[in-house]
Amino acid sequence: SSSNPIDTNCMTLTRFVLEQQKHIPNATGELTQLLVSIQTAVKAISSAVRKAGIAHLYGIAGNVNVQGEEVKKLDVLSNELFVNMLTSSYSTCLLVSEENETALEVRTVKVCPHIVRPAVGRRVNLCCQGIGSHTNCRFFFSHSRKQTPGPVTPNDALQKGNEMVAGGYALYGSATMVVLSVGKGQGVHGFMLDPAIGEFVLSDYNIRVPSRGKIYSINEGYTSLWAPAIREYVDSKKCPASGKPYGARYIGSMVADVHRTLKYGGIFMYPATQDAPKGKLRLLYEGNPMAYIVQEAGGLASNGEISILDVQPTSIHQRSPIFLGSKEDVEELLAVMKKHE
Ligand code: AHM
Repeated sequence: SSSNPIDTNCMTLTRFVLEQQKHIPNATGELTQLLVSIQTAVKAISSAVRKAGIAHLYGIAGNVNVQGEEVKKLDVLSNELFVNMLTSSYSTCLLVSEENETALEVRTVKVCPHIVRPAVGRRVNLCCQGIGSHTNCRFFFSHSRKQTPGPVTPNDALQKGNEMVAGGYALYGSATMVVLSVGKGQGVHGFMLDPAIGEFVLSDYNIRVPSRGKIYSINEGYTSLWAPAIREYVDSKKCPASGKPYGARYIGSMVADVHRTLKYGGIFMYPATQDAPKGKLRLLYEGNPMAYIVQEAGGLASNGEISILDVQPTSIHQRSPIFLGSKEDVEELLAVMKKHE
């Protein structure tokens, strides 16, 4: 009852996924097993993020990741957690992470027809803002099944987003959240970590992206480096011929910007720029999981030409321009881009 502070029948993430998988013929339970490992890693990172200052996790680890960027201590820790949890989950045969130049092959003990292959990427942003600090750590995952028989090879990671069987992200904000979809037609659902019981509890059932929003999200500092089509589109949002201008929001953390776009609608853009002709964001572990979630929630995700999920990857760390969000907003941008071709 509502007077009882303990919910004796709460819908946890694991219970929810088990119930969804019940209806899938030949479900092996491997995905559930994989998600349990992911949840453990997310809980451990959440705990590290919350006491990052005390644990002296801020600062530079002293080495450089494969993208040539400085790796922060929290990145190292999260990467290790994910690698350890996933390699010991018995449901993973290959791992792709931003911190590892090559795909990590995992020795599996059992031979199963469907070996689960997650592509994992996560990054941590730490920035002190005035008094206090703002910690923002994120994790994306996409996962698909091994398609070919025989031993796993790094090429097994190079599958289109459309081959994914699950995708999602974790957000470490005022609360820790996991948003995920476990298959086409299964919807997108949000779960909040309840620290009292250490479980992710269903908080946002069946998230749908509004068909049009009122917000555009792009790093406007790079305006001089954009293609004319992007300039024209953003100008039309700021100074519309009629109606109210759009609002601007840009956090600079993809999970946070996409999460807002998912819930409130609008458009998130990371275009090609003069100095980065493929943009900045990575296709396998930034573009694909977010595109998967946004499209499953009724929105669109494009590289400017085709759906992100239709792009055939050729290398594990490849980058791609990304435009995603409300269907009508993305369509409007694509029409402007087409006109400029
Ligand atoms: P990172 O790998 O250095 O963390 O970069 C990824 C992040 C995304 O989360 C975010 O959307 C983007 O970089 C912001 O980039 P910019 O500062 O160029 O706008």
